[in-house]
Amino acid sequence: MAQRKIEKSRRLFKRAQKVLVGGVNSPVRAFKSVGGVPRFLSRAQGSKIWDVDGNEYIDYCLSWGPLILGHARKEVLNAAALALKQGSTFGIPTETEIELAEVLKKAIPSLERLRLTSSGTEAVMSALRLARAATGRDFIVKFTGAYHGHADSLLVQAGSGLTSLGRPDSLGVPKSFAQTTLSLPYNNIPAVKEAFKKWGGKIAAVIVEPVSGNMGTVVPEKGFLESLRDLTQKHGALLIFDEVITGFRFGFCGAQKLFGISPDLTCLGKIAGGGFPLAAFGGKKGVMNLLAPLGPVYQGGTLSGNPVAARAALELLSLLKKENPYPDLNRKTDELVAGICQEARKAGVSVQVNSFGPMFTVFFSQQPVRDYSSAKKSDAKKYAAFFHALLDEGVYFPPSQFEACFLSSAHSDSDIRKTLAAVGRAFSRF
Ligand code: KE4
Repeated sequence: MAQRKIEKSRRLFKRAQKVLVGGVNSPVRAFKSVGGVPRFLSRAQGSKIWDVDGNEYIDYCLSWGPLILGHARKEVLNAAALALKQGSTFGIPTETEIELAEVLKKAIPSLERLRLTSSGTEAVMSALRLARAATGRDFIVKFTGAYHGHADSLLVQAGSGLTSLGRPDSLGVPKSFAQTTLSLPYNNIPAVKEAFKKWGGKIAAVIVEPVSGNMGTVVPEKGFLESLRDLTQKHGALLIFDEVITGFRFGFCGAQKLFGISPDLTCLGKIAGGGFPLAAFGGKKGVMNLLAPLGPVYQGGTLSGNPVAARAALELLSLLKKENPYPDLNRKTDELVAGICQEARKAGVSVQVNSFGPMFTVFFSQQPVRDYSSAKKSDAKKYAAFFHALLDEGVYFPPSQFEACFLSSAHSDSDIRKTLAAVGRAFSRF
């Protein structure tokens, strides 16, 4: 497959680097771990994106997860446009925010009370502050390779972004912050038990991605999440499910419903925000009511619950509930994953493909990937070559081995067939 023309992207990247740090507004977009020139986009529709040089791609990054109904779904855009006519932001309550909170609470009953924010980072940061206030403790347990946004105390062996840059910790995070965060191996209950044994009385909360997407897709092993629920209950710590990726990804619910676990707090974003700058956190009333204006925990935001974003999110969620695309999404993902494994076998390439519902990751590894240390053993150079080979074939995977691919209801069977043909040609270059 001939190299595609990318002159305009190249020029834009050069120009961008003169004013935006690294030429991007979020590190993982810079193609640092896969090399080459990041594509600059001009438009998107359904499962397709077009870069500024006019190249078309089938998109499996989907803006890192929110676009479960595909790009530019017209009903969602029209809802936002209509809301915009009434004004872009008021900083004064609107009915739309109540409606959205009611839909989220109905879909995820553990959300007895909620607060809307503008990003997942804000939602998680606020949930952690609440957990510390509710328990009077300082320590947070997270899992190595997980990413929960860029709040200081969580950039301790964070996954997405930092992992791809190969720097396990972020500079600028005070040592004291990192020392209140225990980063344990995912799927390792003995380590969690050990941490509680050692620090039990100091642990405010355990935060976990119920299905990890930020070390690549890593699925919880049987009993892992249940044990977290038991251990946090036993030691008086809170269990926080970071469902920014998994919320509404596997069903019109949280992943918590599939696993039958009720966390104390849940963070949402991406799909729940309709692909607009909107996220949320919520949970037990007794904990959430510690938040200002009712309680002593401060949290706020100029654009929190923005009425345009809230209206778009409501429209996306109502389409999602009405269309129930999940069975078809799962079928297509299963076909795609099985096809990728078949093409890899045919080409003699060792891959592990982890998948859960409509999310998956192709790891270039000979051993199963069940946590961050096994994910890191994947051959990132091979992933980079695979990524670029697919790019040349018109398929856009996430530009990092440590991210997840997502499907949308706009991905057609012909997209799947084309993708598998491209994957076969990509593997043949190995
Ligand atoms: P934002 O602040 O980016 O809206 O959300 C942070 C966040 C929180 N929790 C989870 C599980 C997340 O995956 C994220 C953000 N995800 C990354 C990609 N996996 C966003 C991409 C980026 O940083 O550009």
